[in-house]
Amino acid sequence: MGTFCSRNGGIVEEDPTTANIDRGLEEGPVEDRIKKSLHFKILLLGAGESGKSTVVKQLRNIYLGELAISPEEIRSYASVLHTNTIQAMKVLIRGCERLKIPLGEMQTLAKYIMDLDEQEPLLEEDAATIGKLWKSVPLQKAYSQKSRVYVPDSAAYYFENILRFVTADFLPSEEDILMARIRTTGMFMTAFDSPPVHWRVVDLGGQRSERKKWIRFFDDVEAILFVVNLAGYNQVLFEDQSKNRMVEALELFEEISKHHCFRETPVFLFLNKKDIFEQCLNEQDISCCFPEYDGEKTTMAQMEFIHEQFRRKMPDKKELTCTNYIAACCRKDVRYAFEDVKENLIKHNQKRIRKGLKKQSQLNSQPNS
Ligand SMILES: Nc1nc2c(ncn2[C@@H]2O[C@H](COP(=O)(O)OP(=O)(O)O)[C@@H](O)[C@H]2O)c(=O)[nH]1
Ligand SMILES: [Mg+2]
Repeated sequence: MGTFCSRNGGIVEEDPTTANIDRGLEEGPVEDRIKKSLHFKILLLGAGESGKSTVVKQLRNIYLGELAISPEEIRSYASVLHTNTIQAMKVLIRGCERLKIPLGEMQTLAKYIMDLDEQEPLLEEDAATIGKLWKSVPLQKAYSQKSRVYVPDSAAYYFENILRFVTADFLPSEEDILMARIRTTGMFMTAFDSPPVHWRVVDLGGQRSERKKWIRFFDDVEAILFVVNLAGYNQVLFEDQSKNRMVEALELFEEISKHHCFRETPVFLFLNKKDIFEQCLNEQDISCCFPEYDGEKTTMAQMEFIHEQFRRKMPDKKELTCTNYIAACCRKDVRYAFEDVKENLIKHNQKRIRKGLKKQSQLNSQPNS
């Protein structure tokens, strides 16, 4: 079946009997009708690496707290970080080849890393080699050309923390877990209660190969939450190194916002990675992606310009419901942004929620209920 939903924070296979709730059974048992009124499904969409799964990690931290992640799951992130680090270093070495940057004295060390098995734990000597390569001139040069070669956003974080990742008693911190990347394939549903509503947030894999599966999840959605990597304005895609990430995000957003399934669906925008965006602006302003931009060089002015580009992609006579500028690695940002989403949806569905609450209290007051 391949679909999953989470109860109490644990991820389990979706129960086909409850899948009916999504189809909207007006005539079903009263419990189903309560669910229909008080269960809200939000679809998280956006290009690969925009930060969707990081938003979900934060939502789980915020609304599920200790239930969100078990000690075994925390420990398992150590090997994810090892794999992320080897993969990021290999990508950067390949970037040097692609950009024809000679590796010089780093050739032997680079070959050593290219031969490492990505699934094997990193040893101290591997970590030291990665540290040396990272500080070397050719690799720094490739890293500075992210607009021409694909480099994962968290690469610098991995390289700078690699010596800590390989210590014997290494236990990933909350920040490590947020920076670790597991590419989402298929769909993950995170469910939590934030009264009066039971929220279900559906995280879908965002890379091109994954998007073909999206259509299956387009029914009975209360809102679209579209996540954008602001820093993508001077980066290229993992799937296609000739395509700018921001251009891809704008095209995808237009497709989604104009999709007939979402004619009535509120659209929320999370403009994410504002921390990386701010760093990137020190090197290059957004005119490299939007040559028509002649506004102020402040971060805010440039973020607002990008916001406007997305707003213009909305269909005629429909507005974005609301936009938040966030860094998903910052819990506070995600909390405020999601509170905005919740408030908006609750406000616009008051009648339906009142109906659900009334039915719920009737059910609770019945004997044997
Ligand atoms: N610095 C920084 N990194 C972020 C932010 N949001 C996500 N990331 C990192 O970007 C990478 C991709 O994020 P992920 O949530 O997997 O993207 P997805 O493909 O849309 O699910 C991960 O390594 C995250 O740690 C952010 O706001 N700031
Ligand atoms: Mg993901």
